[in-house]
Amino acid sequence: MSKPTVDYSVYLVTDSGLNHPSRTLLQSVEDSILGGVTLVQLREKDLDTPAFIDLARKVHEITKKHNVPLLINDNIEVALAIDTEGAHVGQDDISCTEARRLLGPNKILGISTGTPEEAQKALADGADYIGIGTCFMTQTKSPKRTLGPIGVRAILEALPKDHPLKTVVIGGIKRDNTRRVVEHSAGRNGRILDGVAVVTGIVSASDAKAASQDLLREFRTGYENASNYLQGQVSKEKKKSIDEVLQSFPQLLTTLREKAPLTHHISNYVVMNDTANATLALGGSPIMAPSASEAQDLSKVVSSVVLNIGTLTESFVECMLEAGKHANAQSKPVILDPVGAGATSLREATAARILNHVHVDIIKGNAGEISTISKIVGCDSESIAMRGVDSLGSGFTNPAAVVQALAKREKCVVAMTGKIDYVSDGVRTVAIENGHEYQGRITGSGCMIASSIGSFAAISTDDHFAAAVAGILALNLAGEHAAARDDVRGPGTFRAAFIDEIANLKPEQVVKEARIKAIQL
Ligand code: 3NM
Ligand code: MG
Repeated sequence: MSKPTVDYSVYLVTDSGLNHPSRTLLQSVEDSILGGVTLVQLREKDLDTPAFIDLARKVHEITKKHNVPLLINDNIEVALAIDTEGAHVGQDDISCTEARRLLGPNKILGISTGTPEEAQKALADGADYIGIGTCFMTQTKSPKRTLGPIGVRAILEALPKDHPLKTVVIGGIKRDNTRRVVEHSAGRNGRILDGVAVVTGIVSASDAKAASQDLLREFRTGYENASNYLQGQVSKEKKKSIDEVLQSFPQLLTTLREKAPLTHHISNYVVMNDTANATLALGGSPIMAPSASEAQDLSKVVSSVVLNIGTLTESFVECMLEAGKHANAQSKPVILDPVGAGATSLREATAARILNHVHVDIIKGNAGEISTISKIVGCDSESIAMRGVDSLGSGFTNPAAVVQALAKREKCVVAMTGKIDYVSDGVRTVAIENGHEYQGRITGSGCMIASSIGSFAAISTDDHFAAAVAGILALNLAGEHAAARDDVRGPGTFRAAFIDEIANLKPEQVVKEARIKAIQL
């Protein structure tokens, strides 16, 4: 018998201990296959071999009926006794080469890996697939550390693109994070995960069939999005040109003022009042709520979420993760302002944690923050190579290229503020030259821009690039108008005038005064 071809899309890994009390493990297996599970692993850590064989035989009858391969965890003896389609081993189990020797060439063999080195070794040792984990914290195991999609990506990038070795991710994979993990872990080498391996997300679900259907749909969507991004097919033709983006500003601002969209801000102690007032002045509605316990309820009523890491207590961080997660589940845009990322290792780690758990639609930061984010996500070489002193004062010799590379890499919009602001979605890149130096002399003007982008993102849901451009233009023009006022004599009076001028913005006037130019790279 030759080796079966395997669809790894949704890979059920069983656990009797976590199985939902309303049904037997056998029912969970059958229901999940009916929902779309394409591969099953029987993982029973507490059964002796005879009992394991007994259970495996029953499970195998079900999987055979539905033509889905069954793999046995760790115990090759069981796999051989039942003649299942293959086995899965962990790093601490029997070695991959030994397992292959026992199983022969025609069985499916997988191994758990947590580092690029382990993945490369698995490839050399003749594995058919690797389980990459642990991705997120999970109650099923107690991992020493989690990889997050960024760690998963590092492993995918360590593998040759065209080698037949397949990859699945494992650890805390659920309906709500599947798409994100698949999209975000896609490697620059063109490697995309071949599937998601799931324990609790299926066996503990009240409806295993529905849970499997959801996982399959989310996996396929994520896979398709990832391949589109990798092929650079983010359809240019569908996107508005820079001029169209500028011309759309009046309508965006008018709609924003009409609708007054509610934005959940997890902001910081220093600027919270100013970001709330700037949002109100613009026409939006701010809710400044730093408690994780209400994030889920809020996610149902808000239109966007701004995560500002300026105040870094554990409870703020928890709230940001919770709010981000629920916003993702409900497709509400998330804006990340990684305040001070790079200044301390806690800030850097927190930014990485958010990027690993939340799909961020727009990242807004200054040059230092964007440089740190680039480093976190592995855009390192690009940014470091470009760092240098330049006349723009951004710290980069080619800031537009840095912003564009990060946007491409993270599949999001990146806005870098400074004397000149740069915005890119990886395809379109612009420089905005508006603004006044007074904006740099009060605290929170950058945070206010993130809030303004948050309000516009709630309106411009299909084009976050346009939202970022609009958010920056609005506040920069208000800054120019405020600084020009006779009654503004310094930062203090500027601060008050700035809020006034945000409220006074005339949509058409902003278009006339905008100094924005497209950058071809
Ligand atoms: N292996 P859940 S994590 C079985 O990291 C297993 O290799 C892991 O369970 C690894 O889907 C894990 O409930 C448990 O989070 C996954
Ligand atoms: Mg494992």
